[in-house]
Amino acid sequence: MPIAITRAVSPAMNQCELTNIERVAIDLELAGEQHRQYEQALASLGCMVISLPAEPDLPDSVFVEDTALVLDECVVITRPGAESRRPESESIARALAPYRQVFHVQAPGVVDGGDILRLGKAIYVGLTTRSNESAIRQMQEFLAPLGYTVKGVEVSGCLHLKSAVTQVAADILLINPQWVDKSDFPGMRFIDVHPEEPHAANAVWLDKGVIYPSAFPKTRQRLEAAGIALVSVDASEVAKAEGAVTCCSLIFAG
Ligand code: CIR
Repeated sequence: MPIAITRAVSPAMNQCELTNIERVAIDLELAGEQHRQYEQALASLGCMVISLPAEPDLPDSVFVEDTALVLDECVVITRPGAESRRPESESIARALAPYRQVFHVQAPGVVDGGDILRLGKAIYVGLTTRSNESAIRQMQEFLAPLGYTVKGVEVSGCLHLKSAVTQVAADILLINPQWVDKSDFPGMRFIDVHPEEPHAANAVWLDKGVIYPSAFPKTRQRLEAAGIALVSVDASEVAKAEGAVTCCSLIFAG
């Protein structure tokens, strides 16, 4: 059974980091309710959800994805690109330590989990404002002995690599081709987001289905036409914090 680690919405979420979007008030009560529905969606697709308590002083701490890369063989604890987010990693490292050997990215390396896309043994890291070559080199040192390749990918126009591309089936990527180049992902097929829905490329892929935001009906039609089973969630409040659905969990084989 896959394990999904989540963390409750911080009461400080309105002080979140923002890079590409304007600040709009987040409804904390609604954000909490949507987060519980997201956890239910994970459970409905077979995950055992481990929900960590909220961190009152860490506005972005609901976005647990950014703090770690969990592989079958080990965990890499990231060093998030935004300084305000670095204290988020410690409690995640503690939560993951019982399951895997743990490596830590060190300064001057920075990397957010939202910049890390794993396709089998190939790990792609978005070269964004949050992630750099030093972190990529460190990840290569940790992971090459385990058979992984780690490669930087140019991204423009969005916060993270996984704002631009995520996996929705074994051989299919959902992609915004304006933000990342398809040629970086050889051997994969692609579904493009609808041009009117640039933020629609972020989806959570699990064996039993895909968790997908309700805000993107035109891209949803494209996914359904490809036979992909979707569980819809309203992620309007995390979107105001420049987050999406992958950001709110760390999913790994238990
Ligand atoms: C940040 O700027 O770090 C947060 N406000 C949003 C992080 C979203 N995380 C993700 O896409 N993995």
